[in-house]
Amino acid sequence: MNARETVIKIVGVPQHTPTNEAITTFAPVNIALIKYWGKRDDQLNLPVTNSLSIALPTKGTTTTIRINHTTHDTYWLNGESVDKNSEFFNRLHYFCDLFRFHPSYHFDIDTKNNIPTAAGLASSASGFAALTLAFNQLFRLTLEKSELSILARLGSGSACRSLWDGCVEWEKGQREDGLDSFAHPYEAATSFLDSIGVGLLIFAKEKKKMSSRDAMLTTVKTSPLYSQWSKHVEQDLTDIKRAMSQHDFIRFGEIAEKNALAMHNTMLTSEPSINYCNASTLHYREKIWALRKTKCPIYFTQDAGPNIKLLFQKESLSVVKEEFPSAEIIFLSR
Ligand code: 2P0
Repeated sequence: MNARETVIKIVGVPQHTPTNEAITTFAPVNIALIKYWGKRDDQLNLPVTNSLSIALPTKGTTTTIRINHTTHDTYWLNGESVDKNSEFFNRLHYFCDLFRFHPSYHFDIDTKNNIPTAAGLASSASGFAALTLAFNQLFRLTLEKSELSILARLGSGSACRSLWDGCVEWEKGQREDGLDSFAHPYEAATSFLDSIGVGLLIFAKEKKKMSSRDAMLTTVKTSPLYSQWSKHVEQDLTDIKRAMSQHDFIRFGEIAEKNALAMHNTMLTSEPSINYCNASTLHYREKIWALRKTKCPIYFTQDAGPNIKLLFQKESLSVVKEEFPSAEIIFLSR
């Protein structure tokens, strides 16, 4: 099955004419505690493993869509027209084509992120999730969240997790058509996460050197450590869920941090080697490890970029503020 067939399977052949009104939607950024890294199907963004994330309540993408009556789509990102020759334009166009239920339908899409775009802070996840919600309303599809999750996945794998607040698990699924590969909330984590803060240490805002898409492909094909990765993830998922249910922050932090480091080590051993770290990444990692010995339990996670996300308990807030004055702090309780 290809992506277009997936959409038809879920949406049917829509009789729905789009509304002429502008639709505005919001989807949160999600940060993976147990990472998605590697696909079993590159077209449908089907993952090799499950993954588990937390949503940042105030950070994400706001998207406005309306039908236009010209012959082409227009895309705006953070107030600027998206360059027609960019990879981002192509990805948006590909995704919009999936919802072009009639060739005369063209879309004006205005998308705004309140996080740096493409700096390893998962703006593509909140972006494609917000756009999926927008198409759902534009065509009055009234789909279930699980169906929206499948559709968002076609834009970007991790987007399937950006449709909920709180902790979310993406089931890898078994089926070749991917209809069992979607996310759902992991409610058991809610009371634990109420006491957790995330500190965004954003020291690099430039676009990353290699897209996650290409980096995942290279890692799966060439890293000698990749065969260990899926076993590692399975164990980490079990362990982090247990840690959260036992309100064991130290174990929780250890597992999340080790999972991120294992992902980076796996890609470092690819051919060619993939390195998303810079000197500041290494500096902050060392600083966090030193603080753990001397002050309080602080851990980190890191995605496909150099920036670091601190994980800490509310009672460590004053230390975090003092030691990382530039960190943007977000608590997970609403
Ligand atoms: C994650 N990342 O679980 C992992 C951890 C980055 C590091 O999902 O090719 O933009 O669109 O499916 O979702 C980033 O990859 O990749 C990502 P595609 P995506 O959050």
